Amino acid sequence: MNTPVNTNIIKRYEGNPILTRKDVPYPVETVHNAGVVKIGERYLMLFRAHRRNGRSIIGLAESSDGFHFQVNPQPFMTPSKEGVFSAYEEYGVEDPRICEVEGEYLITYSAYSRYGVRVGLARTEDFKKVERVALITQVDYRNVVIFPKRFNGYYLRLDRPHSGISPWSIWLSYSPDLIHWGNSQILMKPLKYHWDELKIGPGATPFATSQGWLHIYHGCFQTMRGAIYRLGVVLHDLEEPSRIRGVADEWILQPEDPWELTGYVPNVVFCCGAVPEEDGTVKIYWGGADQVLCVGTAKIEDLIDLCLRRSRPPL
Ligand code: BMA
Repeated sequence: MNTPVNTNIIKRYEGNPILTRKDVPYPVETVHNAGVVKIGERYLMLFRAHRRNGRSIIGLAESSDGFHFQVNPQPFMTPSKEGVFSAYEEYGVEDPRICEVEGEYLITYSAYSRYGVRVGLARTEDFKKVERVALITQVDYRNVVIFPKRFNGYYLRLDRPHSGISPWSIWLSYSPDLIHWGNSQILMKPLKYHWDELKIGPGATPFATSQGWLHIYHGCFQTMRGAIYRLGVVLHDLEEPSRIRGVADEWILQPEDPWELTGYVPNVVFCCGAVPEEDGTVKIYWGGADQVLCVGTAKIEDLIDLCLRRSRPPL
């Protein structure tokens, strides 16, 4: 007999929101979209925060249990004043994702300027010093997540070019050196009259499971009251991530708590980080209404099940 699919996938942490601007020891108006990584028993978080001029910076917070975070006294990344980066980060740095690969931590972030939005890559070994590496896309790109492993010598990333003639979709690109990216191909498109029909974009850094790489992404639906941002999940083949094993037809999280329904931008849950645990669960972090930071826990098996047993076509 077939076991029923669990559709109540994400259990919200009862202490949400876990971080707000009140927890930050320097002036910010919001704390949201955060990349998180676990190093030994420490959780390191990079979050986006708006300053009162409406532009964003990236802060650092640390935790020993993944729920209670302490924010560092100083911001981690502010718009660069040096070299090529200064021209392209003038309007702010946003939505960091962290990827651990071969002993270092890669940080991808959106760099905003008068020329548009593109994606920057930085690296750190210790979350004390951070080094800008390169701007790794043209303009009109956001949401780059790098796989934490090389495939036949190549780095792989999911990215999201903007297009006027097709709904914004998730693509895959390859690089031999993290700087030059190409051989791009489309993997997933929004589905017509579906919760993600307006646009989709990469969310958390993918993590490996016995069944493949799980990737939590965001999808957007336009309503008469503006857009609603929700989260979905997709399973990629372990050896060949360009092969999608299944995209869950249903969302796994939508704005429901008061701090997700109203805030800086209403009706938003937006994910940039997830931490798989040894007990078979994963902690999923999301920004609520672009104002506060929340966390929930899901069973990895339930996410896989949803991708494989209640799927929709990726394209
Ligand atoms: C996207 C990005 C995210 C934000 C979301 C909802 O376009 O700007 O940083 O969380 O919109 O406002």
